Amino acid sequence: MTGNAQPDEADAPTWPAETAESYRRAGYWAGRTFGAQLRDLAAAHADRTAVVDADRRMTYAELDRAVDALAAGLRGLGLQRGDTVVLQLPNGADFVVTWFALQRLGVVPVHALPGHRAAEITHLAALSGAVAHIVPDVHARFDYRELAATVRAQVPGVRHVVVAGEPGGRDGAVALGDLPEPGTGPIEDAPSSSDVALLLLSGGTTGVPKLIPRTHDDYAYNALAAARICGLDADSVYLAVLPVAFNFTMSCPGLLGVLAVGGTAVLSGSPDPSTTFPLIERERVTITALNPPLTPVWIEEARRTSHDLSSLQVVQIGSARLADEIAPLVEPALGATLQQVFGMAEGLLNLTLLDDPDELKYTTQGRPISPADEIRVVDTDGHDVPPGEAGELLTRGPYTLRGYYRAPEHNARSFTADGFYRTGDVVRQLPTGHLNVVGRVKDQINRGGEKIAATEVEGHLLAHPGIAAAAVVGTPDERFGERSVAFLVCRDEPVGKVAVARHLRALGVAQYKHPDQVELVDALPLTPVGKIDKNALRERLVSA
Ligand code: OOB
Repeated sequence: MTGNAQPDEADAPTWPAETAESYRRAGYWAGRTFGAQLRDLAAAHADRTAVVDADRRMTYAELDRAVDALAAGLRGLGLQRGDTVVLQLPNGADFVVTWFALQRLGVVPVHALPGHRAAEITHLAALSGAVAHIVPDVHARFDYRELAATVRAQVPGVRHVVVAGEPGGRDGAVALGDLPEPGTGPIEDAPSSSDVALLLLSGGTTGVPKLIPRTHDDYAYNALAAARICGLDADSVYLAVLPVAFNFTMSCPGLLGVLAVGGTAVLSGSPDPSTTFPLIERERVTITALNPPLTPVWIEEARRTSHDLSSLQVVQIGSARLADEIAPLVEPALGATLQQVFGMAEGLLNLTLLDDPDELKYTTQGRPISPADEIRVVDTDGHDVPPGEAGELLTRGPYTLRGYYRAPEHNARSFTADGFYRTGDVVRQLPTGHLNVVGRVKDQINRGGEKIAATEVEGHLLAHPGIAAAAVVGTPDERFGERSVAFLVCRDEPVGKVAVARHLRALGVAQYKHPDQVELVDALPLTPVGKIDKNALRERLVSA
């Protein structure tokens, strides 16, 4: 989608016209773009604090002005409505200003994560037709300018590297704060609220990551509906702990939810209590969001901290199953209501309610946030199971995608003919509507909330000349809930864990996808129809 056009129906399948109309009529879709929404917020809350990043603070009026200035700079570079860019910034004010500047122009950010490397970014840039890659200079001791140069050399469509910080004198790299020749005058081709506003990354089940188109209308509704359920208002202070590019942190309710009601977003550079607890105390944070591996670390630290955490009202936990034994420990340790969050970049978001009885808060993963969310729980033949029984969760609704971006074949498998998304999650639904996540039918590993598509890693492993066959599975892990194990059949010499890591690093595969464990085998077990028998491999690990 380069040039002025929005992606067409084949690129990004959308809701049928009558369905879209019903969502507008019901008021779910407000018909405002994010760029326009920020303008309204700046008028309503001009002098209130919108964003805090370490010692940098911005009121709504300042944010709005900074967004205009940056939008003009990005226009000067030639960016325009319908262009895509890979946005790869860590938590900080630069992310927020850049994101809204892109929204104001109708330029679509691909939400890359700071942990992604050349293998992921080149794929995302090529798939999305990105014209720019926006990066920090150095973050967590990694030089993103080098990464950007590698990507740009491989994907010629990436014309610009925009660096938040020092551009470092490389060809084609410009500083975010110093863009040449800003575009002036009104933006002639302003975006519409039904346009794709952003492309999120799917956790994935296939060889290459998929992109999820989210429109202004659907994504703004997602954030606002979540904000209402969490009781957010202009006095709320949200602390972004996980990467803000992640859908959970961005809009569940996250950054966008707290801004939508005039509250304050505080962006933490690290999830570690040594950074976050002082921020909670100083900024009087009222709500934050964690994943299961962080939870015991925060609980432990909260029990002995001298920092005042008494402002905290809600702690959301999601992205992987929170252990039933840990759930009851959260409220006494952190002095805040636990909210379980079962969401997906594809859309559907489930939250426990703040006044749910303990039983529901501690053992379920919440219920759909919208009255218009449609839920089906089906067996392997696609028939609805009796109420309360386990089956695969299918869903459609006002903020759930109708198709991945530029992936027609995958879409044919991932959706029913009538537009339900097959989540790959196995759930039970309670009479209250709450869902219990009991398993998964997709070939994915959930490593403490970070999703690994087994086939993607297998593809990278098979690129090693010494590896003849590979299968990646998940196995229970105390810290991460699940860790990844690669079973390898080697040709001559054994290829061990260190060699595997070296190989994946050389390919530019993000660290979290590197197998935690490598098992060398003579052959992979097969099912009667000749597919790799991953259940047999998983059983081998558990019984070992
Ligand atoms: C969130 O989004 P994604 O796209 O990284 O991953 C979605 C998948 C779900 O399909 C499910 O398999 C798993 O992550 N998941 C959970 C869970 N929350 C997500 N599995 C069990 N229990 C939970 N509470 O992970 C995400 C997006 C928005 C909000 C929160 C999480």
